[in-house]
Amino acid sequence: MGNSFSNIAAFQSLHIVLLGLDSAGKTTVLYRLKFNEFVNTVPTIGFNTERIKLSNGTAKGISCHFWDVGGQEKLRPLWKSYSRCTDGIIYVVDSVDVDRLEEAKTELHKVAKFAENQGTPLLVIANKQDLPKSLPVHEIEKQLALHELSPSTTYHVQPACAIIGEGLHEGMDQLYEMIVKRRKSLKQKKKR
Ligand code: G3D
Ligand code: MG
Repeated sequence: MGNSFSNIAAFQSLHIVLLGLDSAGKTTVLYRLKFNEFVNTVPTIGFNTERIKLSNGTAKGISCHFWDVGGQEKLRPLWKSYSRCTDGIIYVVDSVDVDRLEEAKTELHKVAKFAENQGTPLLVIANKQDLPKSLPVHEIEKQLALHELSPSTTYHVQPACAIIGEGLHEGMDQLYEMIVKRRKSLKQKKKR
């Protein structure tokens, strides 16, 4: 039995890439999901990778191989190869870093336009919602111009606080559901 998605994805490991500008909170998200506690980070030079079995929600028990790629400008050319043919993209945004939202938008749209990423489900994590001046989700969605992404890209914007883990499991559930739906529709297309 299990949940309604179990036949399709439960026995496979999902390949997920974490992208976003430097200091958005990608590595904090990764280790929060891995250890269920806050881990003090240092700026990522290159990438971190972890296999994580999700422990909560609809996606509980699903094994994911995460790639957390450095977000500094000089490392962003790597995003293309790390995001190629992944099951899902997580794009982490610092919800208080208003001055860099335009830059975050430009980089996200670049990644979404790569041919290999067409249709890859996208989870935007509106991180640092614990901070007083954090922008609300609808504002992040607008500033990132998510409605301008290709219609084949399904996305969800999740408010979160990676240091305490709030919102992360909800976000992963949404991503998982989008991934399963996409797999189903690709399978049906193949049958035709
Ligand atoms: P990156 O991997 O995207 O570059 P990091 O970002 O995970 O290294 O996080 C950058 C800084 O943001 C870290 O602080 C981290 O603790 C902080 N951070 C991450 N998520 C949150 C959050 O939800 N809320 C708040 N308030 N801070 C967060 P330092 O001080 O080590 O630079
Ligand atoms: Mg990092």
